[in-house]
Amino acid sequence: MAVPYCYSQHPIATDIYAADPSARVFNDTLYIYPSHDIEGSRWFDMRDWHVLSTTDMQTWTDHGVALSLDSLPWTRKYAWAPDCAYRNGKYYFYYPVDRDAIGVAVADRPYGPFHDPLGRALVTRQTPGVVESRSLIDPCVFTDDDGTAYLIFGQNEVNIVRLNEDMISFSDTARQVRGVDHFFEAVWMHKYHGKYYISYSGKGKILYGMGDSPYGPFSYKGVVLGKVNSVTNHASITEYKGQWYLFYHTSDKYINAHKGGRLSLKRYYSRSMCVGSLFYNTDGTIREVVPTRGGVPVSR
Ligand code: FUB
Repeated sequence: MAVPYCYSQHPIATDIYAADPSARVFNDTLYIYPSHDIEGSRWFDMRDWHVLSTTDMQTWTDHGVALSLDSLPWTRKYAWAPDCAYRNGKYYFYYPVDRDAIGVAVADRPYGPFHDPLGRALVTRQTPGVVESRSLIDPCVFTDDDGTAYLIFGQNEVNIVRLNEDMISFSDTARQVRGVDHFFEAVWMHKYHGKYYISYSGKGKILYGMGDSPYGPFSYKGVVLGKVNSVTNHASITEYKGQWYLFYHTSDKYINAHKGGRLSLKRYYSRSMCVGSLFYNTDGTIREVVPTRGGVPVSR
């Protein structure tokens, strides 16, 4: 008898425009930490962050605003791509602001509300070792099997710093990750069968490399996802209930909702999140994900 299945909701969020999805699994629930795009905007002038969750990859709950620039008096603008990590009963939310700094906020629950324990940035251009040729953005937190957490970030250069146990400080000096060919932005790190994978936006696509340490050197392996119609390309790779997924964004929702949307530059700033199933070859390399209009199959 055929196994009954249906498809996940696509795009993932129907009530808001959202991009840069960082997917994390906490306590058997999959959470997405995205940027919250403002519909019809002409720039990336986002002001807050929502958190979404699912337990079946089909239905999604939008938990609403988890953190807003309004509660961060030390900064002014650009609530861009965040990420989240868990440690000792608390959730740590890392976010870029002003294209110039990365902050951290803490909550008792994965969907917030998050509060700022520092009253200032965690990382700036003045942080020892940080190399930035452009914007200080796109934090990703990678937690290794031994519990060591690394904050990885940057545009044009990949910076990495080992976080202290408290997750809101570091004693380490930032270093540059080696061997990240064609890197532009949107860095993500995960581990599979003992190998480290670094994926990122480069040449308008999501590219990746494999290595034996979070610091690299990585060896370039190819394309995870081709170009998308939102111009910016930003993705995360996560395993959930035995299946690997690629979370990314497109402008499909805006284009479908607006006559002429395909030609409008506003589509760059009204993005929506998508998911595709991700598969590995036997040598550990990743098969390129082909976007579907209908999401991923979900058994019921
Ligand atoms: O969402 C704003 C910026 O667009 C992100 O920081 C980049 O990765 C790109 O997706």
